[in-house]
Amino acid sequence: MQLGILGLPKAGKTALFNALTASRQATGKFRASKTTNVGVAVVRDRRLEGLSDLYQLRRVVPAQVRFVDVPGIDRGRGETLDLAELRLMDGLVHVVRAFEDPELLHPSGGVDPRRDIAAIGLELILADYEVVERRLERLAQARKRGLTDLEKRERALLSDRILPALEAETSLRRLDLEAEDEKRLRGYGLLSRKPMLVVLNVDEDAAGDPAAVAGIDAPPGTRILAVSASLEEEISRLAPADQGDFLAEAGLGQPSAVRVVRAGYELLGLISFFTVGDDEIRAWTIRRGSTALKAAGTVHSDIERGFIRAEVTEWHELIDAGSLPACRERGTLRLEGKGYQVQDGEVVHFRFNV
Ligand SMILES: Nc1nc2c(ncn2[C@@H]2O[C@H](COP(=O)(O)OP(=O)(O)O)[C@@H](O)[C@H]2O)c(=O)[nH]1
Ligand SMILES: [Mg+2]
Repeated sequence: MQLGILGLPKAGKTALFNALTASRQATGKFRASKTTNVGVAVVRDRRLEGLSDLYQLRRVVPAQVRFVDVPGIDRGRGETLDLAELRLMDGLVHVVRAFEDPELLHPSGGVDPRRDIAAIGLELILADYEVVERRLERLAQARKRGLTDLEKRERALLSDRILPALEAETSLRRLDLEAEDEKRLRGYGLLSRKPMLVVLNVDEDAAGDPAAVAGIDAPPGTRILAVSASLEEEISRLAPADQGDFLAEAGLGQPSAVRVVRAGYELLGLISFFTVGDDEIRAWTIRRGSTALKAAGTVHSDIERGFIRAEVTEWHELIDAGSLPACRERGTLRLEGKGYQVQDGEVVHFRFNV
C-alpha cells in the first residue's frame, strides 16, 4: 500500500512524513522544499508481536506502508502538485495546518483549515478535469475512424457522469459507480476519487484532545484525524522505551505512525494476514474480501500459480495451541480452497506445487 502526502506549503507534510517513517528529512520554517521524499512505515500489530513471542527464534517481518511526501502547491508562485506521482497512490493524506505559530506565515493568510481543505479539494478536481477533458478530446478525434464499443462506453461515462460532476466542482469520491465503470476509470488515477485521509496538524497541546477536529467536517468519502506533526516527529526520535511516557504525558495513546496507518487501512479497506515460515513470521496486507488465491499471490506468484489449498487458523488459536500441528490436532486448522475469503488476523499456510 502506498499513500501520498499532499497539502499546502508549510502545513507540516514533511514533519508528518518524518514521524511516520522515522526519517529525518529537512522541514522548513522559511522555504518549502521542492523535493519528493519516499519512506516506509512499519505497521505495528499486537497480533504479530504475540506470534513472535511464540516463535522466538524467527525473524519478524511486519507489513509496511509506503509514504510519498510531495512538495506543496503554491499557485501564487506558479507551483503545482506533483500529480503524476500522486496518481499512482492507493490513497491520499491531506495535511492541513491547524497549528498557530506567529513566526510561520501561512501561504493563504491566516490559519483556516476549512478553507484549506476546500482549496486542496478543488485542486484535485481541477487536475481530474484536465485529464478527463483531454481524454474526451482524443475520443472525439478518434470518432472519424469509428470508436470501439468499449471506447463508446468510456466516452458515455466520461461525458455523462464524470465531466458534469467535475464541472459542478464535486469530488468524484461522491459518485456511486458500478464496479465496471470503476475499472474503466482506474487507469487515469483520478485524484478526487482516491480515498483520502485529512490530517489536521494541530497545536501540541491539542494533540490528545478528541475535540480537536470538532466542527471540521471531513469531506464525503474521507476521514479526518488530528495529529501534532512536530510533536510526533520528536516522539519518533526517542528510544522506543521512552516513547510510552512521552505519549502518555501528551495524552496520546498511540503514536501517529500507528493511528495514521490504522486509519489508512480502514479507509482503503485493508486487512492483514500472517504467515509462519521456517525462519520468519510475516504480516501481509490485502484488501478485505480477497480470496486465498489472491493472498497467495501477495506472498509469491509461484504460490498463486501452484496453489492447492490454504490451511487457515486465527492468530489467537495458534497462540493458544502453541503450534500449527497442535491446531490441526485440536481441529482449529481448516482447509480452504482458492475462493475462500481470507479474514483479518488469520494465519495462513499455503500448500502449493510448482
Ligand atoms: N508549532 C508547530 N509547528 C509545526 C508543526 N508541524 C510542522 N511545523 C513546523 O512548520 C514548518 C513547516 O513544516 P514542514 O513539515 O516542512 O511543512 P511542509 O512544507 O508541509 O512539508 C517547520 O518549521 C515545522 O517545524 C506543528 O504541529 N506545530
Ligand atoms: Mg515538505
